[in-house]
Amino acid sequence: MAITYTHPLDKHLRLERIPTLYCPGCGLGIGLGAMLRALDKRISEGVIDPRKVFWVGGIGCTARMVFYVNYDAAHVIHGRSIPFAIGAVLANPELKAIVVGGDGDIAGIGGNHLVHAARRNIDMIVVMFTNFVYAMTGGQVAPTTPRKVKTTTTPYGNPEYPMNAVKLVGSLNANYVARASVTTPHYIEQFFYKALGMSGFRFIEVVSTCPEVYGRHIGLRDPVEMYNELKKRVKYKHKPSLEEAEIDWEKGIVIGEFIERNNPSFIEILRGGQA
Ligand SMILES: Cc1ncc(C[n+]2csc(CCOP(=O)(O)OP(=O)(O)O)c2C)c(N)n1
Ligand code: SF4
Repeated sequence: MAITYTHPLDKHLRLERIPTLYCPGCGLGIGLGAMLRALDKRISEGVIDPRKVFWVGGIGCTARMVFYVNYDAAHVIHGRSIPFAIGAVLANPELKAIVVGGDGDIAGIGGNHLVHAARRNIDMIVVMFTNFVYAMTGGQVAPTTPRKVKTTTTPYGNPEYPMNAVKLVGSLNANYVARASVTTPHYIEQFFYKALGMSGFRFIEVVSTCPEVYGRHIGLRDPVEMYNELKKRVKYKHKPSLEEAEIDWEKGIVIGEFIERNNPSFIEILRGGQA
């Protein structure tokens, strides 16, 4: 039966897989919508060939996005989306690889790959949705979980200091490092649009709301309440330094474009000439 398109983004989605498995009030749909609007613009400008777009996701609620997009996509093992994408772009450098994953998938289990792909400036965009826990499996502590928060695996409060992925990736050789929030979808769209027009390693952290799991941990089970609490904490800065990349529930969450470089990408170096 022919599918009738009723929404401008429908053509980017596998409609037969909708509705998604996301909980009501989850922030992930806002993020995906913003990314697809940016992709739509780049395709209509002729900058991106949709046949070359390739999405890769590991495991988790965020990574599940690759099930819903109407593009070539791979759903791979937990934490291994970046190496999978590296293999794909080295085999076919024409591919525009888009990796999506949660903070557990990308910065925890896949943290080693994140570091070295950024160091090597490998051609791909990584969009990491930070919801401060391993959400899909019920809210275990993640590398991004704030100190003292009680999670499934830290019932007495998280004793660890969290990772600041923007500072980490920004200290390496990535061409682009930005942070946005689901409370600022226009910045997700703007930053992803920018990244789609660049080469090398591009990293965007999107701070997201998970009312179902993280919200329960911090007493913000209501999606609107959680969204509004995050919104209060997010501060946009124009081209902030890495030192300013605060991500702290008490002190605030700084969003913006931290790094923008035009260094030769890994593939450009391999193709010769650019040292
Ligand atoms: C190798 C491996 N370890 C653990 C799991 C179990 N697992 C599945 S999803 C998940 C959590 C994913 O959390 P995150 O990447 O932060 O994504 P979110 O669900 O929060 O979007 C875990 C631990 C797995 N599938 N494979
Ligand atoms: S568990 Fe959290 S991140 Fe996963 S779909 Fe539900 S609200 Fe979204």
